[in-house]
Amino acid sequence: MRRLAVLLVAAGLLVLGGGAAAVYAQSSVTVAMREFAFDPAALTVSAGRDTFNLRNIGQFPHNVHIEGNGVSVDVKPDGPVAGGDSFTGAVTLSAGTYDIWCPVGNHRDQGMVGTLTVAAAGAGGVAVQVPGALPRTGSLDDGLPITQASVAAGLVLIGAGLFLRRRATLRR
Ligand SMILES: [Cu+2]
Repeated sequence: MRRLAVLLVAAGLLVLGGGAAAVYAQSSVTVAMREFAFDPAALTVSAGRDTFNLRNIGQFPHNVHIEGNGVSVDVKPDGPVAGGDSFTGAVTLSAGTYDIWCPVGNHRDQGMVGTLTVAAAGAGGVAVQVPGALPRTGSLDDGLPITQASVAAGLVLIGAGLFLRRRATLRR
């Protein structure tokens, strides 16, 4: 009985770890830039060092400027990304809501604007958050239920393990 309890807790932690890793992976986001829009225009990452993959699929140079909560920075600090080029850069961000726009010419006025939501790590040390925009391979938010289910499954397994262990202890 005791061995089963330990096994359940271990399995729970493993599942939980998988869920947390999936959440952590969402701290990287891909943004397509073109005349004159970001796709997606609403980005979500988690607090910390976040990787931005900028893909300029347009012809004009573009960039992503991040503004808010004391931050004012271009993702590519030394100038815009040329048409057809890509750039990957990291920015350290704390939780909050930020405005993003293209700092080139009047692109901001022409519609190259968006929002960036930086979600805090959840209480209890497990980062559970709702990504609004992931690098997309399918439809939006496809990956989310899996992450939440995995975290929930992990918690259930741990709960069952602890319960069994307590019962085993009481029986002695
Ligand atoms: Cu632009």
